Amino acid sequence: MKRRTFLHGALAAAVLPLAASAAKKTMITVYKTPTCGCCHDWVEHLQKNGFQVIVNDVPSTTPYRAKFGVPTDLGSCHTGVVEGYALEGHVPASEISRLLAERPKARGLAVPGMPVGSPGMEVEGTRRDAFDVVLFADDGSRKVFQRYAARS
Ligand SMILES: [Cu+2]
Repeated sequence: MKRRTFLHGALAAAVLPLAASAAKKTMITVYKTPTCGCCHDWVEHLQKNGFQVIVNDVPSTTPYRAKFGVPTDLGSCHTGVVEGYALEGHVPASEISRLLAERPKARGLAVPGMPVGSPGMEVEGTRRDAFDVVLFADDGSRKVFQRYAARS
């Protein structure tokens, strides 16, 4: 009995630190079409920045945009959810971290379209287009959460 308790304790000591570090990661659920290359690159960008990502390959992201309250004109190639906020398109990981730190009263963040040079949309040898990260709310209000300038 004593020996068994000891083993159990040793096992817990070995497993717990792993479990604790996994639990610390913020989880983002992503809906994308299976053939979307830039969606995959965005997922990698999130993972590199410490997020845990659950990827769902779906035939169309349109129903998910509707489900999570993303206005059609803010649409992009993939839709995600993080702690109740919607994420549409190539939103930089740093803006997601800021969103979760500030927790504004909003539906989510969007980078409409697919701006060249946004995370996951990098094209080697090509300049970055200017783009806005838009904070949008259920009442239809929107504001620029962060502006990214063009870069050569
Ligand atoms: Cu894309």
